Amino acid sequence: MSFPSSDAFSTPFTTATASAVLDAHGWDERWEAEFAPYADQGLVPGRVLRVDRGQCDLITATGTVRADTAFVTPHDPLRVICTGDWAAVETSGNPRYVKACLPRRTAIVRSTSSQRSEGQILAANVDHAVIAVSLAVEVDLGRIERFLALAWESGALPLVVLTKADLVPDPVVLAHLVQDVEATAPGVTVLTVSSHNGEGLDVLRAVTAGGTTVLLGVSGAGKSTLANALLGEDVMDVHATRDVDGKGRHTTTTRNLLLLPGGGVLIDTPGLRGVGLWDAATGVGQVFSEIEDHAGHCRFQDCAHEAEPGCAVLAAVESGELSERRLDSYRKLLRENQRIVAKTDARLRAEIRRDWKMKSAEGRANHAAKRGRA
Ligand SMILES: Nc1nc2c(ncn2[C@@H]2O[C@H](COP(=O)(O)OP(=O)(O)OP(=O)(O)O)[C@@H](O)[C@H]2O)c(=O)[nH]1
Ligand SMILES: [Mg+2]
Ligand SMILES: [Zn+2]
Repeated sequence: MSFPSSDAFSTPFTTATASAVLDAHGWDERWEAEFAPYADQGLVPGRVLRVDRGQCDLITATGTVRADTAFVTPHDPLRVICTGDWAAVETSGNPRYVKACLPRRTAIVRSTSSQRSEGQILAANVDHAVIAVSLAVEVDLGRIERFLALAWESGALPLVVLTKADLVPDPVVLAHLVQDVEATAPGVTVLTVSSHNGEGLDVLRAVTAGGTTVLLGVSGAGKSTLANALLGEDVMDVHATRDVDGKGRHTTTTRNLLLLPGGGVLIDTPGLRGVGLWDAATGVGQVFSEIEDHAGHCRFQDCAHEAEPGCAVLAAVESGELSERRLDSYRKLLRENQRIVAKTDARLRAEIRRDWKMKSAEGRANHAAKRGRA
């Protein structure tokens, strides 16, 4: 990886270019308002580009700086500083310290293992969550549903991007694959792209041009190749994977926030081996929205859709409208989620939700209001 390691505070700058740098990275009036108390303390705002063993790189108005994260690495893993966070940095000392993190608007959280209830933040303040799925291997619909649940739950808008489309030259086969994925992802845009021949990149560029986009997916899905294609230069390392099972070695090891040339910010992440859900009941409901719609027509309000009379979900399976695979998958993810929720401290969950759920609701309202005015 090649990142500039400039010592930004030695270079002169103008206020106009300074604010342009922050703006390009997603700084807005709401962040500025939240930051006001820290500004009063003489701290400067910065967005976390990557976190690395007790330190992190941040982009500030004057460029990239490295700072110690000792103050923002609490016991609770969900509060640990992560890529995409906006932070308050003390730039005067040596070493420099990140003193605080601003409350997150959205956060991608997974549980680190299905056995424990520990959550892990993958990226913060994300607007679009791209789920990268390789067409070089058999498409695993269950895994897409799992990633989608995680994405919906985060407050970001999910998007499925089928990568390596150049490896499926038959348009009929490709159309079928897209159809299958679309049926698995109601309300979600499904794109096909090829970083090798450029197919579909324009559409993705248009999506990523606004706000922050995170690339999620298993190792070898082609995330970093896609990042490089969008960046127009090879910033991220890419290595051949064993495409048969997608389990090649993990090439990307840290989460990196990158500025796109056409506007927007991209976060490339290391491939995930397991995608455990962490308190994602809402997300699961959104992934399987058509099942929840059917459930609204069941005779009994507390229908478990097992064998109850007048069950509209089972009727939909019977008529072929709903696949058994999908119903099974829904049940499995709900059960898994319930297991995790049962193990997690309810107060902690409520607290964490309050942090970003409110913010994302506010953000959406503002966004809608702005669009309404335009
Ligand atoms: N044919 C084809 N191969 C691709 C394409 N995009 C990526 N690849 C190949 O897929 C392999 C893995 O690509 P990466 O971009 O490193 O995958 P990744 O998702 O970043 O993997 P991790 O960093 O391990 O999570 C490399 O051999 C790439 O050359 C594509 O559009 N077409
Ligand atoms: Mg990678
Ligand atoms: Zn039912």
